Amino acid sequence: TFGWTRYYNLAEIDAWLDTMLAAYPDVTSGFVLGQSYEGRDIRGLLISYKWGNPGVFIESNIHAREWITSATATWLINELLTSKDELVRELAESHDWYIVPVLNVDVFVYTHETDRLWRKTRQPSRISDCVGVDPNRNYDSHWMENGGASSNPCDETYAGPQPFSEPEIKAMSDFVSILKDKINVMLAFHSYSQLLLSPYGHTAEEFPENYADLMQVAKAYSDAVHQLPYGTIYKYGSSAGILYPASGATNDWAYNEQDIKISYTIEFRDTGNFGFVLPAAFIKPNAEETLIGIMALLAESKKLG
Ligand code: 0X9
Ligand code: ZN
Ligand code: ZN
Repeated sequence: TFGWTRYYNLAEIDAWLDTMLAAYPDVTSGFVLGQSYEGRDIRGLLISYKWGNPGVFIESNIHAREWITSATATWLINELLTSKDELVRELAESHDWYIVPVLNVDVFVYTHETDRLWRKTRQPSRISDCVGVDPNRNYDSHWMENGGASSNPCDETYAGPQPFSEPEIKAMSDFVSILKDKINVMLAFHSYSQLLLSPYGHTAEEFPENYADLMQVAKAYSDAVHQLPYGTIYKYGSSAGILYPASGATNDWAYNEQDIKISYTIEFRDTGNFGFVLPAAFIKPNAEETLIGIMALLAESKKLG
């Protein structure tokens, strides 16, 4: 049976999504964002106890090698549907959850079968023998504006020949554009570094108009995580401010182009000891931290009104 003591491949995650859809038909619906370059369905799960609740969108495994992200996303789905904890129930039932556990499906398979550490997509280039685009530089928002995104197909941060050149990112864009009025919060799951990153990614000189709010909400997440017995520390700030400049990323696009004003990239465990190859023993601690962090984040953003 499905658990969170090892990492699962795409077929196993898909089968588990089907069992959850079958077990909770009244409050779940499956959706398909679109098809990947290699033709796979990009699947998501909507959890809604009361249609029209504030929407939370979770994008996970845009970077396929960051396996902890889908392990955490599936754990969250499980908690939202099965937890008996009163606070978790309140959280689950007062939001509409759009969760895409594996966005970069082709490369998720590729990292399981061929190259554990592949970062980009697998779509070939027309101008180079180097394969793939950094999907988290491919959104049409300040695309290719700064040094954090590359025009060289051989670079790990290649932004692509044009915005939305990658079918997976185009599919996200089409889906979210239609739903944006129902989505209040965008969370893009990544690893690693233990960071909560707000817009902007394209400049460290300017900040969003609600930056103070974004930091207040980020602090609530970080404080909640720190209170758990693990004592894990999450730093927070703007992407360009505390990490590095990077344009065309999910949370910046959601903020700038879709008007989703609570929008973060979350970099999970660890701080570099294991890095992308985080042992499965850390799935549960990381997932517990994420759940308590999101609970605090949503409670704090509610206070903003
Ligand atoms: O570089 C990235 O895409 C993210 N880090 S990762 O190690 N997971 O690749 C960070 C992106 C943060 N920047 C923006 N959101 N602009
Ligand atoms: Zn610009
Ligand atoms: Zn990443």
